[in-house]
Amino acid sequence: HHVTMTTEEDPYPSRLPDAAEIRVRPDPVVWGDDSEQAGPFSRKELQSYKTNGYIVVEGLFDAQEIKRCRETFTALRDEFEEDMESNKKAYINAGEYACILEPGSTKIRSIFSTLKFLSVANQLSRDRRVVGRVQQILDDDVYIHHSRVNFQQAFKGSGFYWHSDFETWHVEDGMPRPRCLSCVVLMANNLPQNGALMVIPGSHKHYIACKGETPENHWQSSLQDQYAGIPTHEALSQMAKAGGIHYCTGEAGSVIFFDCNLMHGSHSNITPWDRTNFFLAYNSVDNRLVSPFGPTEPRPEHISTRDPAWVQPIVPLDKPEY
Ligand code: 6CS
Ligand code: FE
Repeated sequence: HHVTMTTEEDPYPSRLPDAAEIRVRPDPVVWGDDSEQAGPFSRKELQSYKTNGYIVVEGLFDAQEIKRCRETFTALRDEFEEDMESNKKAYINAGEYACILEPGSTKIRSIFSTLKFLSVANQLSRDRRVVGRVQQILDDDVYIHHSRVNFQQAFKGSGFYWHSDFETWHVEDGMPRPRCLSCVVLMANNLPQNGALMVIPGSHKHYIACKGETPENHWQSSLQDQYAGIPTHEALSQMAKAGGIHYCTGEAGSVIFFDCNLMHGSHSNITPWDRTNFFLAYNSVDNRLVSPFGPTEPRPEHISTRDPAWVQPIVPLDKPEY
């Protein structure tokens, strides 16, 4: 069931040779008949998500659950970092896991695919408290497009420049529509000081087409520092003038739900406090990947899941054992 579209028909063109442009998003944010959508989110919460493009749910997980998960993630990170003192590459394979390092450092920035190998991560990805809310917004069964632990480590975390995830996922991965959202499960307290996610409320209603070609194997560097798929200063200024910039702060155990087309980023962490987050991108099963809409080869499995075994509908888990 491959969808073929010509450039003219694609409502989300990007990486254009000419000047960047701002388009109106033709697709919904809350899918289905949102006024009637029953589920864990109240009508008011759904309305807020629709208007702003994100919502933070405080205390979705308790301290004990989060402690277990965080300790598992940081133990894995510390184990990999020990083996890595001589490694100078941005991207490494550590056993089954793919890791991204901080630029010019042996500190780990992200670990991908943890839910394939770690029980706590796998259970978290299926937990009904998260998945039930995602299903309500997307009005469909969902699977995970990609997942990673993002370590914005004390003193060393370098942050992420402004971007829309959907822009990359459409162009580089072949995600047809923005029927996808990300959940960030806070594994540590996220403060303005230690690099809490910054978002531009309302920016998800616009599609910012970016200028410039995508280099081959862009993924090997873009996850460390992104150079293609970057909006212009003009576009960012216009979005921020209209919507402002909001820090998604919260205590460990809170969860940020944000639309895949929301403009977001984070600055560096020069504080003594780690900002550890588990990032999960959920996609509608009706919105599975086709061929990339840009000219480059599909990215690897750990970033853009195509494996039939992993694009099946997630069955929400009611009794996780963290
Ligand atoms: O590559 C990705 O899928 C995601 N990561 C980055 C740094 N930018 C685009 C997208 O959010
Ligand atoms: Fe992102």
